[in-house]
Amino acid sequence: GQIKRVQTTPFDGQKPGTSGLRKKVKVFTQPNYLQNFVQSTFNALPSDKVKGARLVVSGDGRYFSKEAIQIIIKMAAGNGVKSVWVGQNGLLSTPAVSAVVRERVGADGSKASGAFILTASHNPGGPNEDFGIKYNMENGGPAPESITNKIYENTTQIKEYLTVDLPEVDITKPGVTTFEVEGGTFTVDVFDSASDYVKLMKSIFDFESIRKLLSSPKFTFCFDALHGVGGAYAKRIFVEELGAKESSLLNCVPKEDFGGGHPDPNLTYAKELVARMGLSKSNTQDEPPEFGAAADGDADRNMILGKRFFVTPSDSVAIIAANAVEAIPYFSTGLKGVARSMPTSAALDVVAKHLNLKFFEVPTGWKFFGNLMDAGLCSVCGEESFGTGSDHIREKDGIWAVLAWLSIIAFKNKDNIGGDKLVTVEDIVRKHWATYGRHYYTRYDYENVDAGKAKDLMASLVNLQSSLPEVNKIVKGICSDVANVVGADEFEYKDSVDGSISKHQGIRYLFEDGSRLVFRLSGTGSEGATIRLYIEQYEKDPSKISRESSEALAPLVEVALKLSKMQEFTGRSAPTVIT
Ligand code: VG1
Ligand code: CO
Repeated sequence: GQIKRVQTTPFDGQKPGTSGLRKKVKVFTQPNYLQNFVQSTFNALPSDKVKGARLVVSGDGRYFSKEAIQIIIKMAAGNGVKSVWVGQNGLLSTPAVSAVVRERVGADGSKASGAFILTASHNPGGPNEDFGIKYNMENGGPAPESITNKIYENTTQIKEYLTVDLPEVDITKPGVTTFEVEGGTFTVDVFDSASDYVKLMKSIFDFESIRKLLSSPKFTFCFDALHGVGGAYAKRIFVEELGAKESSLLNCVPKEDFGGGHPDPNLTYAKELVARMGLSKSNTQDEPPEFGAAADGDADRNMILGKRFFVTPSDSVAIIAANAVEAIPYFSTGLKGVARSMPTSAALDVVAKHLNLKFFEVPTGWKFFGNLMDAGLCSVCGEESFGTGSDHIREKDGIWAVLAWLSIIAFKNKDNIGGDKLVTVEDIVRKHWATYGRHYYTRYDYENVDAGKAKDLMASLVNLQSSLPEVNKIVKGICSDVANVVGADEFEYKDSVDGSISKHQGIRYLFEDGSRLVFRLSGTGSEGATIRLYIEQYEKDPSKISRESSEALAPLVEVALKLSKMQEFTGRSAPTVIT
């Protein structure tokens, strides 16, 4: 085939957010919309990462993925890429893409230099819902801001894109297809979506000890993929490798529209799992499983549940960090350091202090952890938004988190696996609180708020920060028994590895007793603005660590809502989702 130059003109708003470009499918399917973004990405990369290079292209399988993959294959050929790797049926979870980029070696001995991941993560899919695309670099992690800014700049000036008229490639079956492009060869290699990832997991965890746990009659297990791509891995890993029953898998057939659901693993959207685990009011019939977990559309997020018990993601990463060295072979020589995103609770900080570990606080979004990991400074990290992971790849990893928890449960029961009563998820969490104190935590999301109003709310909160005495006067007027506000700022981050600075990463109000209020605007929505309010309170007193979270946090919630004039600005009397 011949390389074709196609004329095009820029679209507004092709700015990658926290994790790539996410828009309604209707926006993405406009002629040249996807092409402009892909060409702008090629133009933003060093030319040796494109010409003669190998790329991975796959995603969570959402609606429009199949068409998008064919478009990107042709454009890759047009831009001089030598070969493209595609997961069977275009399916690869975000963590699996990261693993493939880092680990998979081609017949010629070379690896991939980057990847297009087609996903809008936990956002719904289907003709009227969301599509998304992001680029990951050679280290398997999301492109840094220096690249995403360049991509955006390119989208505002684009005049043409390069492509080749190739026949459609059959991506339903593994195999290599070779094309001739201007005298050279261009290959598309379709491969099994799970094998590289499964191999990596087996090198990290002690599968034998997890298998023993799963075979114990006292231990019951349940995993919900919410019809996301996680289903493609769950069967292979939990059932085939670890011996879990088929019936322990829920919604594990990947679907283009996630079965009409919202593939977000939290207490609101993972309804079926939440009911099975005995956490919804409606369900009382069967005895719930001992352990339950869910993943999001692209399987990088996870939710961990015990029987009638919810583990907050902030606690989850802290508990994994506290137990990793003993329970997970990959970490047996020690942790290099730990990190969390700013709005994530300080539960991890306390563990880091106790264990004398390096600790980092970064802005929201996984790309900030990658530099720390590449520099050998961080082994385990997490976000409050149901993201947990480690330096085995450069993305958060839902199935890894489930395996980490199973490893910890197996370890805690290693001398007791045949006993009457196993140490449960709840036991592990309560013991953790007793040792380290408890961080009560909740997040309120106000979705699809008028963008102007959301900006005004944030501006008013920044304004207030100029006078702490004034803030304290207002706070005491709302509720007299919260602690004093001793600091207020906008979070700013200086990357300790490359020195880059990220500003305006969230508005913080810090209280004398360690409590925090954080306000941020989401960078992953596709419509309007989403305001996120994060509320946290630290409790060291063992007699006060067993309260209902909503009750413990009620005074701070009231302060947050009134201080920000949430209802006045947004017209909303309640959040869209509480996690
Ligand atoms: C949200 C979360 C953030 C996460 C990001 C991508 O971003 O808050 O912690 O890293 O989603 O996760 P924002 O900007 O909307 O708050 V995923 O699973 O959507 O790739
Ligand atoms: Co995701």
